[in-house]
Amino acid sequence: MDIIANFIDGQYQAPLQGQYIDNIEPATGQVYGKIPDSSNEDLELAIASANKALPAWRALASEERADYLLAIAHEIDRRLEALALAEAIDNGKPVGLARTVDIPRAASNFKFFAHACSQFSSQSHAVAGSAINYTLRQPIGVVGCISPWNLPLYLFTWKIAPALAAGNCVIAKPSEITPKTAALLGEICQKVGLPAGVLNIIHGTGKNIGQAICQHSEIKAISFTGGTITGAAIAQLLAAKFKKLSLELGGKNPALIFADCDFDNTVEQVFRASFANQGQICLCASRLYIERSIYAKFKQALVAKAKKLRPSDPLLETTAMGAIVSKSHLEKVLGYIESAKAQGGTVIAGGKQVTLIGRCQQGYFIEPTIIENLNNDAVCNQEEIFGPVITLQAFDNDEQALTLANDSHYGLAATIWTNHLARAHYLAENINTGIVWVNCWLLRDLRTPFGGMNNSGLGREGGLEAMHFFTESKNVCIKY
Ligand code: TXE
Repeated sequence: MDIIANFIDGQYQAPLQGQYIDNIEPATGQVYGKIPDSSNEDLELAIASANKALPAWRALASEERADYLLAIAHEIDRRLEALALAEAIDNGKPVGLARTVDIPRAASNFKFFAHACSQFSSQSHAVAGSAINYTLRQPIGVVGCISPWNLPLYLFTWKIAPALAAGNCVIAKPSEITPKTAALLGEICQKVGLPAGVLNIIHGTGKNIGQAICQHSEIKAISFTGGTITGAAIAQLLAAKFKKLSLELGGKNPALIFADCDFDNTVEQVFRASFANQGQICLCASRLYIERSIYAKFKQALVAKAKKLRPSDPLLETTAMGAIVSKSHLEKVLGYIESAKAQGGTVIAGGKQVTLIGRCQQGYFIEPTIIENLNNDAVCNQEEIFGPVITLQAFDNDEQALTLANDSHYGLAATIWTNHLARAHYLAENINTGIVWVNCWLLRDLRTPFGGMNNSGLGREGGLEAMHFFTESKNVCIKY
């Protein structure tokens, strides 16, 4: 049984009230570990430690902070295999995906913000001959980072790295569904000698310790990634507390596929955008709009690929599609497929749970699923399913494609597949999403603003956006 502990004050510590939650392996449906169901007492220990560490950490020269972040990055690289295996077991994603995407990106997060902090500067504004203004960007203090289960270490470190780089101390809570690699980050912090209390990793449920972190008066900012409903609850809770809040929430991302696209490459890329990580990425394409003249041919190509992609044991090197993260999420996704049928949709590929043989017999697996003949206002076109389920619709012209794409309460990421330059720029300008990819998907430059609008969240992460979120700006004006 894999028993996880909190990482507080530079040490692993059991939850003070001795309460634990089962940790279930998605591929087998079996309990394989226990994680702390932490309480306020655990949180108070972490906050006391963070407050004690803060003066020295914020006073550290930026290149010294950068050295710690680079050391963590190199240690993550060194532990690639162990972290990738842990991630695949905990989340159910293919071990090859964890090894090539999740874990390398966690290292990149620390590398990127190590460089960001050593280059971080601010502005001055001179009033000719009489005064000079300069802007200080100072660390906020102790901040909270709360992350989800779909890209566990990738998103956990995406928040922690800039928070530390900006000179804050962190109370970080991973999802209780995928705690393992976050727990292992504590060992890495010990190995590199990160001062005790700078990063505290505390485990437990959202409604208990997650909410306690958000509410605590000594935690001055919250960076959250998760569901829209949860984000709304947190925003409501914090409204009167005037805490800085960053919310990266769900998506219902349109893909606009035009007849002049590079057909074979677009099929490959759109299929990957639809089903990578079992469709459990907030950036995944889930609403495919296809120009009518190529609809039948494109649909046929996607269906053929979907029929070949079989879910299998995430720990096999050959696996390209793993398990759904939990039993409740499996049931949620299957429920959406049933609602599609009830609303007149036609399942043209997949649509069922898959039962594997051997060790994964009790695991949570769903076929890659493609549905057509649904109106744009159907539940499966309006709500985030967050699983291996996409819908297809045809369009006849650019304006119709844009209208369909913008008919959504979400606004995170869109992809546009065309070689028509003017069309690409016009649609990118007018589509209501925070991120637009043209002839590509998930091509990421960490300097760029990351996030969405409407139900997809509030604020942006990445590059200077993240450094500004995790600092307070102060203008100083000196008259002479
Ligand atoms: O998210 P939750 P879940 C979407 C996706 C998914 C849905 C729910 O549609 O089906 O969200 O997923 C903590 N105060 N996304 O259950 O519940 C919780 O412990 C403070 C999109 O994972 O939002 C976990 O650490 N914290 C998303 C984290 O919040 C709370 C990725 C996320 O949990 C809390 C994942 C509370 N009241 C899911 N309630 C994306 N944008 O990538 C929960 N938590």
